Amino acid sequence: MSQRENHKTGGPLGPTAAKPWRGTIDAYRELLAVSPDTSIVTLYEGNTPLIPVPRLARKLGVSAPLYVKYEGLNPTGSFKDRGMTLAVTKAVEAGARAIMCASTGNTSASAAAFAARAGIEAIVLLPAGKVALGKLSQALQHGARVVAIDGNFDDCLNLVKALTDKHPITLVNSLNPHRIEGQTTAAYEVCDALGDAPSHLFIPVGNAGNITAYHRGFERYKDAGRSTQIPKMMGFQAAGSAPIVLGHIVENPETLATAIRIGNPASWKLAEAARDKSGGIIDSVTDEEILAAWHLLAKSEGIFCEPASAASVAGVLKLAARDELKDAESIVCVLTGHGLKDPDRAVAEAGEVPRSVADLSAVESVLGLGDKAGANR
Ligand code: AN7
Repeated sequence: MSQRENHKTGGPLGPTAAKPWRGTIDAYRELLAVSPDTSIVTLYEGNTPLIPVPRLARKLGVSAPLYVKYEGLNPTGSFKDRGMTLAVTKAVEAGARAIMCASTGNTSASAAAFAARAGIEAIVLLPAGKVALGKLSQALQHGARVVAIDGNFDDCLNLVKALTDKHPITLVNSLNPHRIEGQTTAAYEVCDALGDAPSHLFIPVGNAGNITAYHRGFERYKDAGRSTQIPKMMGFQAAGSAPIVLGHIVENPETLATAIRIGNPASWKLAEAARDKSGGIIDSVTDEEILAAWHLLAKSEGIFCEPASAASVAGVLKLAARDELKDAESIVCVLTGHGLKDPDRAVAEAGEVPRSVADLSAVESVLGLGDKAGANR
């Protein structure tokens, strides 16, 4: 069966020998307004797993089937690759020689990788000292020109807007409409994996492009007859960076979830529309709630995401505790980025690193195994 026929029957999808996976544009070309002549810039992104997490569901007190969409398994370790493949494909098609973005880290990593793949230049503006190490290492390793800005993400984005207005450089933040279009593919994959859309989608909100993209994707899939419902869009901002929840710009956003440390989201109004049309909410979770969810995922399910991603699970935790998810039929949490993006945080949260020892009895002593020489275990 071809992939296309498979979509129509709503059956589970996956790469087959007849139709191997060649990235998100190839998989969903008919929904993305890409001409047959377009030369696609792809790192074979997408096709990420939708993983059932029953032990986590029990711990959260959720009775509906609970899944995580593990976007950390994209080529650069975050969902940004879905938008970047389309944005860079279109930029190259239009003759661009350079792209530029502001970023809390993941967009810059993705832009750097796709620019390298396309053989063009990437320039990234990052808030100085506020980008997780893994993300910075990616931008540098892929050869992007990195400029640290004394300011936050919002300041970086304002500079990028001014610079790309003035110079022949293509902006690849989500103000570029191809970014959000490309990110709709995650919603298609969720529907293909489940056979329909879930009743609830929990998602972290930073610059608010991804919640917008998922909603648009779910709407388009339903309109195409490939799914029957639109999930309630359940967005979660970090409490210290929650402009949409508060209803005003946050001048000095703070959160340890640096990916969503954003005080003036570009897609603010679009995200509110997605929330309202779907009957969902945009709420906040504290850094403590984010860390609790992050540990639960890692320790009860073996899934390592970056802290910002755990805001989605923290949202489930918060609502389940208030008994507000009784009507849920199926819940998907989007895990937007990989845990290895921010290794420093995991090491810091683990507390003291064990002291180094050399001999057997010392290791036993560190592990509290006692002195049971010769005992059968
Ligand atoms: C892991 O990289 O804004 O609400 O500059 O990296 O679509 O912005 C990252 C955002 C959630 C929020 N999770 O998504 C950037 C950037 C992770 C992220 C978000 C981001 P949007």
